[in-house]
Amino acid sequence: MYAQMVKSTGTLMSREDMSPQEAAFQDRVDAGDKIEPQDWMPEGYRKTLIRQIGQHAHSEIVGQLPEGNWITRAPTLERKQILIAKVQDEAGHGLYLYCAAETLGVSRDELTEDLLAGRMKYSSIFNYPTLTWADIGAVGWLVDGAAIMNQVPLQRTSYGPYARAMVRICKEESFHQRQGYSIMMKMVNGTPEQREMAQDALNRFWYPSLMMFGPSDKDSVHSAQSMAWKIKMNSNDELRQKFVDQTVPQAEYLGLTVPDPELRWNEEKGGYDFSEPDWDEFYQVLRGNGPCNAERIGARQKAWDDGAWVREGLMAHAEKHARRVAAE
Ligand code: BYC
Repeated sequence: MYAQMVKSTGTLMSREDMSPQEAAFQDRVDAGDKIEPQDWMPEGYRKTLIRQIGQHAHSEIVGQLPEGNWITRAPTLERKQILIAKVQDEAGHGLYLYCAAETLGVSRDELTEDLLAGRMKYSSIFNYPTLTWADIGAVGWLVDGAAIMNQVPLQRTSYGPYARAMVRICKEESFHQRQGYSIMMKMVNGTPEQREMAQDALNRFWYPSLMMFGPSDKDSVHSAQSMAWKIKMNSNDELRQKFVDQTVPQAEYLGLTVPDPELRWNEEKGGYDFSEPDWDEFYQVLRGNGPCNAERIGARQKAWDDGAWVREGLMAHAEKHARRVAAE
């Protein structure tokens, strides 16, 4: 329901169309004030935040699945411990973000119901499978690397609870990115087969990682208004460019080839020219037709159904407690 209502914020509101209250709110945002839960905010601002924070929270939770898949098969005890810790961190990130969304008047249960009913999304990247151990390296290096690129600026986002959640999340994400790179280093310095696995993982995760930043700016529905409200601090294309510029030298250091024949340094712009991802594939994945969409939502649905008795138990306990307090 929240996801549907927010579609109306796709166009940028001009100063002339703002009520005095909305103009005063925009002045606060422009001045760099943090907006807190008790402050007045335009309905569109609140709904955009619920959509973005909710989608972000769902991504952290669903994002545990492709990596959790490798916990039992990690090659050493040390790698297993590290991976368990990382996957637990992602659960924590999801919980901070659901809490941040709750300050906007929506419960975690409502958000989960919206996800399961297909009214909310989670990041497209988690609809791709992790086929080999090298994929766990590529996920940490590229997926967490892209996540950091997107999330570091979000520490300065205008909504206080979201900005504060991001500070802690970013610290942990940077450890995640390093553990991924460390797996890749090990693989490229291993046997020829292991090196090949590392290249294959890069080949499969490169473009899906570029898609994480969202559609190109000309097709991004929400960017203009979200940037005016400082919910987003950068455009999708700006962050994608920064990610490519940061990641290509890392691939070179690993001795791996980025799977893009058009990739070249552009002296004039001070960044790489690169091929766009296949946007048809991106929209197919968003529509539920990616390689793992059904599996991921199936796993979330199962967890929701399996947890029903816990929710019922907690409700019964809360009601009993309320009755006791009322009687006293
Ligand atoms: N996947 O107007 P646009 C992690 C949708 S988890 C799916 O540009 P916006 C990790 C978009 O929602 C990191 N959908 O949208 C966890 C919109 O559709 P609706 C997750 C996407 O919001 C575990 C439509 O396309 N990070 O790192 O201005 C293990 C038009 O797009 C995607 C976050 O969530 C996508 N990639 O910008 C390891 C960051 N891209 O809603 C790692 C917070 C776009 O109108 N989110 N869409 O139906 C954001 O920064 C922004 O929401 C986005 C999109 C940049 C993603």
